[in-house]
Amino acid sequence: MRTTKSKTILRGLMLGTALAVLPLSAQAAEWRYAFEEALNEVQGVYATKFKEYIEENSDHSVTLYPFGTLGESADIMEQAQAGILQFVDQSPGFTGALIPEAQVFFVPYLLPQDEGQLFDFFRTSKAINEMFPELYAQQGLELLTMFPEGEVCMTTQEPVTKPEDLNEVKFRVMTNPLLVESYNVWGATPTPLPWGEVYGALQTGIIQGQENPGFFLESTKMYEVTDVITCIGHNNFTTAVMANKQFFDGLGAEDQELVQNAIQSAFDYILEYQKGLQDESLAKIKEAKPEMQINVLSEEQRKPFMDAAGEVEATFIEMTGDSGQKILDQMKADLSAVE
Ligand code: 6CS
Repeated sequence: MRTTKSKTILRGLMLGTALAVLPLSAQAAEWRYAFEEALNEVQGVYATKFKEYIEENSDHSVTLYPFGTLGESADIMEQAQAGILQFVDQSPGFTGALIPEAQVFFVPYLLPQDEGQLFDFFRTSKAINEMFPELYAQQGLELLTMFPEGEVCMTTQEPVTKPEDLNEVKFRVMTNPLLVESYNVWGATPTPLPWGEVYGALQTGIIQGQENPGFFLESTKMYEVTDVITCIGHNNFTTAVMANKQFFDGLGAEDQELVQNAIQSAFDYILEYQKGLQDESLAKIKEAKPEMQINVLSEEQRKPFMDAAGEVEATFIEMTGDSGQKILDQMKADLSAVE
């Protein structure tokens, strides 16, 4: 979404880049941080906490760029890689196109549904904290953290109680091949689209379904353009915060520590912030549109969706080879450690 407004902002950013990122720790710098959601959505709440920590604990300032101000997710990633932005939040749903191993977050039923286990996994995972940073570094990115954003549910026009109900449903997915594979295996017609096109595509009938975590279904009013929410427990939405690597490596030790502390402080906050958020969001949807059907499938109903997960995992290994196998094995070991 390259609007004239976002082009103008971008030109301004490029002009200011040289001045803003002088690598002198002692000098007050202005850092730029873009994310894929609005300020009051999970990524925006995280970014606000990060900004607050930096500004309370240093002379630096952080300017936040919510979704749409600088374009789509792919645009902000390009800008971060080019050093126009110092920080970016991009979920693996999009990064999977750049770093294939990041698609591991789309192997259905890999992440636990239990919130305590899930949070412990994100806190302690070696795959996330030790292995993924090397892969992101190869793309010029310093991976600072990953955190969950809530259980992903589908929204469709018709009820879904079994994979056959997805037959012929044009289902929007984020732009990564493994997510396409999941919905293929479940019998839908997956349609990768950037986020900015989803509401309009549902409204005009170009697509008939999409998936996202509860808070996002509510805040972006997905319920206005679909009639049924179906939760099958197949995933929790993961996102990642990164810095431009050259910028981060050029910071003094004190500023690197400041950034790490801000990341940790916002991480602790965002996990706490999300407790109960899924249920509250689904309740708000019901209040806004009482006729909206919200179906949480039983274990038995989920079984055919779960049975197909093995095929998606095999495709992940085909796509990523040894490197993906190592990540998957480590994730499974990290997950057993928190069970
Ligand atoms: O579905 C998407 O594309 C979006 N979903 C979330 C929860 N955050 C950002 C992303 O662009």
